[in-house]
Amino acid sequence: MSDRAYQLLEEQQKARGINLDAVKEQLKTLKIETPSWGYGDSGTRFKVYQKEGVPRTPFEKIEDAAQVHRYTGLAPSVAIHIPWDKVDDYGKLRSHAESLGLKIGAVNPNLFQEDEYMLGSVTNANEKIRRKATDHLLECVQIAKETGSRDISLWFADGTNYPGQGDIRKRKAWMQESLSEMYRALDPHMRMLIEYKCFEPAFYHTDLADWGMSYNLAMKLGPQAEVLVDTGHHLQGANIEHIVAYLIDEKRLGGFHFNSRKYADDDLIVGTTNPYELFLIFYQILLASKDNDEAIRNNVSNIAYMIDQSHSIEQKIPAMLRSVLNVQTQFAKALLINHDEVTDAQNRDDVLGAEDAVRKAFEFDVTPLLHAVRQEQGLPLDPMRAYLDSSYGKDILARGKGGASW
Ligand code: PSV
Ligand code: MN
Ligand code: MN
Repeated sequence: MSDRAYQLLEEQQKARGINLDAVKEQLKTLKIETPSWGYGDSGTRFKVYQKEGVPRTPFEKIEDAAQVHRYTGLAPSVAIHIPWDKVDDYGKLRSHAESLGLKIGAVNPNLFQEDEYMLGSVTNANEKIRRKATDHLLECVQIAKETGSRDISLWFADGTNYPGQGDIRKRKAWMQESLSEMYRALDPHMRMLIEYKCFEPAFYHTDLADWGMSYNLAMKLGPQAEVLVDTGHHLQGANIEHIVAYLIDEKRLGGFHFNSRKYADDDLIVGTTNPYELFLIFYQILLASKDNDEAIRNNVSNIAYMIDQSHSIEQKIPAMLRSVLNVQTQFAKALLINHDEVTDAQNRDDVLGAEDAVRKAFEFDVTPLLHAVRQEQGLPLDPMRAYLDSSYGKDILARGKGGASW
């Protein structure tokens, strides 16, 4: 893409009141966390595919994540999942990440893979199992202190498959009891991000099934508890950008798990099936970032953007590169929305004009803009090509098959 293409875009945007210099500065602030589990082997409930070159240890997962940051400048932190990423010395894991220019991001407790949790973890009717689950949460708070992580992301597979299987209200109380104990262990700067999911693995009821349940729990716990929106965790047709706007307005949007879905919690590469949804999410965030209320602006500036994907048929590092680049593209497009134009149309009750003011930003080709930003940051203009041309993908084949899974 030539300088000429950028100049044309700049002129075009100037004419509609958008200053590309300011847009470029905002683009440079975008940070997207990638998940350690996205570099490991994964699959479906039918099969986990074993690929060659997959990291064998948490240390190697971080090395792979460093590649994504190296070529994009977008992904300076990695989320870890415990016990998938259990190590003897978390200080060592942290130093390893730092030596590669990365930070350890959110710590994700895992309360869904042990036999004892079949009927629930923090909501299990058996007190001993609830104690064990709460102890794991406390262990994760401790790990987060060692890794220097601010956030602990909480997702519970807890739920039931049949009416009558569990006492829904007792389970609700047990959940709150356990999370309250965890909350008390947090340092003042730390946050609990509470994820929800409409179904799966439980198919009748899930203890935290939607954003309202997570929000209610967060409100009861205190200001360090916020809601995590995983874009794959809603029923068909849910308006995620509405949920986003609502949570920001309540100052309780803690972060995202980005991924794409078509039918269920598909964990596909973000931006591949519904890029417009991603764009509209950023529209709400950017609109709120201009709010007069400082608390709302503050909530927006602390949103943790994280990917939550598992790559089973695709190559893992390129899949992660594609993901963060897709997020960057939609963020860039949303930065081209002229909010005054939208407001003017709203004030005139001009329904089509307002819709047009939003949609047309999505329709611009932002490639020259992204190239200009990458050039200014000393990054390759085409990060995917640069990675594929490097020897890294071939070198890691020496790891062989049988690496870490999920
Ligand atoms: C559950 O579906 C989820 O979205 C949670 O965030 C987990 O931690 C993650 O996927 C990995 O299984
Ligand atoms: Mn998730
Ligand atoms: Mn999920």
